[in-house]
Amino acid sequence: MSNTYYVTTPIYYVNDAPHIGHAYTTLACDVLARFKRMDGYDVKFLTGTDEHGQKVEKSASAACMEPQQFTDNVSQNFRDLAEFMNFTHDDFIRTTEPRHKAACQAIWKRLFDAGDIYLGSYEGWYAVRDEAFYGEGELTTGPDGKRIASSGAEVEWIQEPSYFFRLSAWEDRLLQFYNDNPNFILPRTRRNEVISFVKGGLQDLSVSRTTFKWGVPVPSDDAHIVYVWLDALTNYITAIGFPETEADSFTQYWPADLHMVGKDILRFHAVYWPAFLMAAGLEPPKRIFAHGWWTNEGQKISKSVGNVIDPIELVNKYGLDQVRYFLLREVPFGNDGDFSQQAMVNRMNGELANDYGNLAQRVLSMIAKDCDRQVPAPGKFTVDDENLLAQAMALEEALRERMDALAFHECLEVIWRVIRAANAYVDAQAPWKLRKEDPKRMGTVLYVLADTIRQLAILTQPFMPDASAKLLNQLGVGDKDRTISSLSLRLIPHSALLAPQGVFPRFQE
Ligand code: ME8
Repeated sequence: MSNTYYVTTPIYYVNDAPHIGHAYTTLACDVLARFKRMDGYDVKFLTGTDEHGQKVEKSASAACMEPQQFTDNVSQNFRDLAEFMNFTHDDFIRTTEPRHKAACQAIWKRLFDAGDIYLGSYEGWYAVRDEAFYGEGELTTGPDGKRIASSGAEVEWIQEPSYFFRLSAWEDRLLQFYNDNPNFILPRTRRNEVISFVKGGLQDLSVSRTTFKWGVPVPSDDAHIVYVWLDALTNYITAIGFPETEADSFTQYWPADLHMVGKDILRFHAVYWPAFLMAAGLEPPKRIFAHGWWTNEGQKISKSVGNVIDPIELVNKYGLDQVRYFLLREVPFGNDGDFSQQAMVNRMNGELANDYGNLAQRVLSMIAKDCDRQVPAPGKFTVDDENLLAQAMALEEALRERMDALAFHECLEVIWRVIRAANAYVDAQAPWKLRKEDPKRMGTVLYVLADTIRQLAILTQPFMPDASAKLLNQLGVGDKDRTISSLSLRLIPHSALLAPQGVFPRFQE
């Protein structure tokens, strides 16, 4: 059986600059992809940009640019951000690429040939911001009389010829699918929301537009362009070679293991996408996880409020690994979370500098000073030594389970329990006192600590790749010994270490 893991981020709209929310989703996928790779999986990690549709066309025109030139520029900003954040995606897809146009037209043909698409005309509400159709029951009236969708987006009335997807025919099969696959939609509360939505009745979905041009033409009727959500969702199969469904890249990676999304776009992924796929004779993905929403110092993040958090500024201020750590530690993954400078500084100084940084720094400095900068040779382990080593060894299973549940905050919590136990062990064993009294015992204590730090540094790599690599370099751990299967190897006594160097600076206000 092949050991593959296919994880995707949403493809981001290129109507605007990337912000912290986009960085957050891709970061979560990056951590997961890094963990799975280090655990021996053949990982495919996909991200990219969603470049068609009315919203992008309007933004291009507001910037007085041709849509293609506009999307080239903004898409590049997303690519640059991914590099800046040290993301390890294997592919970056753009929906304006020829491979995607071909895939998009191919899925359309499959749906059409299966009898799931028919021509009609649409009359109803549409929110350009969400690129979504809304029913009357989902709207409220704003103070200025404007009609507002449940998402907060303004809607407009549209009336145009349109092809429809027979979504209403998929209601029972979708409910059956959710029932047969209880972990398809996570977290559980979101699953319940989706099920009630589907049980409330599904209407056929308009899947083409005629009043603008920026998109993939409908095969055999180019007066229509494919609805941007059908176009966008298809990216997940384009990237693995669709329509070549017999090719290895497709058979190995489909169905995807995980589509990671924000809660705002769950309906598209958990209702429309599996229906499109089943109608096209393809399997739905294995899991959709909808994470929560970030606010900034208690306020909704929005351009009009002027409180958009630029991930680049944040990283320049606090450091990349610090930001990566904070985003996944601060909020239980799945819940909404609030960004505050104070919380960032507290975690950076408390958990990174004081707990983890200090543990590594004091142990490695003692080894440098008192053991000739060589891994000390341990004597017989005491119960306390065995206890600490056993706690570190137990992390492998604890993390595997929590990564599979996408409980990133819990992964970090369990790692920190061991960091704190190691600090308590340093205080209790007081190796600095043993130097004269019992140097052999000092060597054992420092060995136990150094090996614990090695294991911790291996396991923090997905979250904080740079800092963890620096620690592993200082410990003389070779590149091939940094995987989950190398956790059980021990440091080799008398091997030389590098000069100790702090890796988690304190933030000075
Ligand atoms: O919806 N907090 O693209 P998009 C957390 N193109 N996450 C946030 C966030 C916030 N405040 N703001 C944005 C689209 N996100 C479509 C997707 S997929 C086939 C097509 C993240 O640029 C979150 O992941 O509006 C959300 O789902 C995504 O950005 C929306 O990105």
